[in-house]
Amino acid sequence: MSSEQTFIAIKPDGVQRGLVGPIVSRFESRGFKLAAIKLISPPRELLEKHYADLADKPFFPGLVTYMLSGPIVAMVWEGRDAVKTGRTILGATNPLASAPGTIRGDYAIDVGRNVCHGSDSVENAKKEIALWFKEGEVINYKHSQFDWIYE
Ligand code: YYY
Ligand code: MG
Repeated sequence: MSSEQTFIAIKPDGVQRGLVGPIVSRFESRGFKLAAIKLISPPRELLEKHYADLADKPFFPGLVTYMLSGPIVAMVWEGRDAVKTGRTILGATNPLASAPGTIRGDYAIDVGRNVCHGSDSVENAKKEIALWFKEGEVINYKHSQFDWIYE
């Protein structure tokens, strides 16, 4: 339940569909602090590392092709329980099983076009942040809203 960082990405469909603003806004308005953000066209090797746990799955080649199909917005969001709450904000992996009010539940239909990524554990968040961001790209600062969000 402590303050932690999570890696959130807006996938190529989210960028192309003009969903960067709405997705960023959901994390901002919930009270999380933006610690890093960039638009990136990652090399195949980065995506294969990012999804290494899924390399044996039948959908893996299609997943990598989809992730290479356009730029991605890579972000780090910080706050209390950010990893688990970030996943809740995203919704279930399969958008048709995602509740309305979640990003996937509001903006997606197909599992292979589910608009966004979020780390699934604190350990994986650390690995993903280190994979996607260089030293100095994740910024440490005091959020001016802090005392209005946390008691
Ligand atoms: O963490 P999350 O993105 O919710 O799901 P994962 O099980 O890690 O799968 C990563 C990614 O793979 C998912 O967001 C869509 C895609 N995928 C798929 O295309 N088909 C599946 N049956 C399962 C996952
Ligand atoms: Mg995952």
